[in-house]
Parts: sequence; structure tokens; C-alpha cells
Amino acid sequence: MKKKVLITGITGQDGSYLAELLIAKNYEVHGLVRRVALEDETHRLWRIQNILNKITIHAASLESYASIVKIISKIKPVEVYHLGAQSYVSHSFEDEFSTINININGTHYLLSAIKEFSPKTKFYFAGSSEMFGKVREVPQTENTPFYPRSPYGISKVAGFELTRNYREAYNIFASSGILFNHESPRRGFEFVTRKITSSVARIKLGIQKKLYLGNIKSMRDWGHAKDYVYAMWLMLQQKKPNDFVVSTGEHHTVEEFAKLAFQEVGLDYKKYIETNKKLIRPAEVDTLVGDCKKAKKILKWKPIISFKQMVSEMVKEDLEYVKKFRI
Ligand code: NDP
Ligand code: GDR
Repeated sequence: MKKKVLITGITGQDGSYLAELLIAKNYEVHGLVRRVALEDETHRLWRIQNILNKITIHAASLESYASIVKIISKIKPVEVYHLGAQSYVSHSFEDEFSTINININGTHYLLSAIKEFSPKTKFYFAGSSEMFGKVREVPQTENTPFYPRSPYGISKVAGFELTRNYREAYNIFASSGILFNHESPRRGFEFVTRKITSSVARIKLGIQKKLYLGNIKSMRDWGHAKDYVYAMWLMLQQKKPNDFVVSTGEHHTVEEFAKLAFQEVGLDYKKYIETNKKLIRPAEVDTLVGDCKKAKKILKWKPIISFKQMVSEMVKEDLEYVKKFRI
């Protein structure tokens, strides 16, 4: 019999890659999807269109304990990957309350439902480098103290602590990945990398003139989502639950990303980029770079796709996308 797995956030960047990985590994894949998304399949389910006939979708809400209990007790999954979240840091300043509500309660409800109705289920929590925020040391490891700088970061610290507490207090197999930024052609358009690569494509094709950005000196440790979902799966295949930093160990500024992306199409980024103060966050996280020694040693994981390859892939796919849809 196939192993059953539940993914929250299956319609997102990571959820879609993880679902493909788990289908290939012969799991029976279930996804929690909110009803609003099901009502607008073309726009909201685009990342999983090609696998819709291979997965089972459950309409539910991370805001409702009752709906989560229903799914967990019905499926009793072997593994749960909890990726569903309000994941856009900027938006978390605009809507603190719903970010905190969805991100913390959603995690809490899942952990509680697992404890009560399926205690053997292994649980993965999508922690984030945003938990390090105003970094206490460079590079950041599993032992670096947290100092979140946004409602999003705060919600992820709470989720991380809940996950640890369920592991220690109730013996649940609950692990957290502390994942640094990871991107792909499936990244949401609001994040800086996709904003840049889609703008590069539109500028190259003559349908956009300028690209407005906020803090271009900000540094991120950018990896590829495909590599990172594999690390999530590895975490739940271990004998014991644990927390792992997943990163490349390399960091680049937003400006460097833009320079490379424009170079891909033979353009000089300086001619097209302008900064806009409105895009600067109330509190910024300037320098994130992770040390993933522990993941390398215990999970035998390492990133495969390089920064350059990733930027190139994103620009190429956006050129195709813009040519096709002219948007
Ligand atoms: P995305 O923003 O692409 O996907 C987020 C997912 O969460 C979507 O499926 C979305 O559904 C779902 N979601 C949002 N709100 C709700 C809600 N109220 N109820 C149910 N589902 C909801 O994120 P990523 O795939 O990039 O990230 C996956 C997880 O990993 C997130 O938790 C994120 O915070 C975390 N993370 C991401 C990193 C990255 O660099 N990508 C790094 C570190 C952590 P819908 O399609 O309906 O909007
Ligand atoms: P981040 O990603 O906040 O790191 O969170 P994002 O791509 O939004 O920002 C990265 C950096 O770029 C700077 N920046 C801009 N950002 C956006 N979105 N738009 C702009 O125009 C712009 N100009 C400059 C930002 O200030 C920031 O410093 C992502 C999300 O996936 C989280 O869910 C995840 O937890 C973290 O990565 C790790």
C-alpha cells in the first residue's frame, strides 16, 4: 500500500515541487487547499495543473481546527509537510494580524490534531532564515539566536518553538527546516527574484521600461526550490526528529541578482533600475547567509543548482512566459 502524505501549501512554489518529488517516490499525495483557490483553478492552481489527476485535494482552511482535525483523522498520513503560510514578508507588515493568525494557529492546529488523532505521523515545519532577522552572527547555524524583524519572522519563530515543544513534550516526530531563500520559475511574482526576472523579460520584449526596487543592497543566500524540497523529505526519513539549516552558504545582493538577470538578455541593468522608497520595509533584514554543515553531515544533502544556473533558468522561462501571454 502506498504511504499517505499530506502537504499544506501544495499550490505554492515548494508545495508543487514537493508533490512532484513524492509522486515520483510512490507516495499517495494529499493536499490541503483553501476553497477560494479551488474556485479559481486557472489562476490559483497553475503550479499543480500537470499533477491534478495524481493527487487528492481537500478543501480546508488553516484557520479552522475542525477542518484540520477532519483531514488528519481521515487520512492518518505517514508524513505531513506544513508549507501553507502567508509567506510574503512585506505583506506581513501590512496585515500583521492575519499573518500571525494563519501562520501560528495553522501550525498549532496541525500539531494538536496530529497529537490527538494520528500521533505516529511525522511532521515537517517550514521554518525560515527570517527567524534570524537582525543576525547575531554570520553565517547563521541551528544554534544562532533568533531576532525576527517582521510579523512574518515572529510567526515563524512561534511555529518553530511549537514544533520543538510538541517533539519534547509529546514525543511527536516533529522537525523544522530553517530554510534560506529559495527561488525557481514557479516563484510568486511579488518576491524580488521573480519580480526582476519577469521585468527583465518584459523590458527585453519592449513592454516595460523601468524596474522599481526597494533596498538593492540587501543580501540573501539564494538556492533553488527543487534542491530544498529534497532536504525537507530527507528530514522526515531520519531516525530522530531534528532541526536543520538549509542554505547554499553563498550570498549576493539584490543588485547582483539584477545585474546577472539583465546580462542574460544582453542588457545593462543600470539603465533600467530605479529605487523607490515606498518599497523599503519598516524593518529590514540586511545580511542572511546560512551554514548548512549539519544538513550536509546528517542528511547527506547539498545544493546542486548554482546561483548562476538558477538566474538563467528563471530569465529563460520568463521570456517564454511573456512571449506567450504578453503580460
Ligand atoms: P508560497 O507563497 O509560494 O506558497 C504558500 C502556500 O500557502 C500556498 O499554497 C498558499 O495557498 C498557502 N496558504 C497561504 N495562506 C493560506 C491559508 N490561509 N490557508 C491555507 N493555505 C494557505 O510559499 P513557498 O512555497 O515559497 O514557501 C513554502 C513555505 O516555506 C512557507 O511556509 C514559507 O513561509 C516557507 N519558507 C519559504 C522560503 C522561500 O524562500 N521560498 C524560505 C523559508 C521558508 P494559495 O495558493 O491558496 O494562496
Ligand atoms: P524575503 O524575500 O523577504 O527574503 O522572504 P523577498 O524576495 O520579498 O525580498 C528579498 C530582499 O529583497 C529586497 N527588495 C525587494 N523585495 C521585494 N519583494 N520587492 C522589491 O521590489 C524589492 N526591492 C528590494 C527586500 O527588501 C529583501 O531584503 C522570502 C520569503 O520566501 C519568505 O517566506 C522566506 O521565509 C524568506 O524568503 C527566507
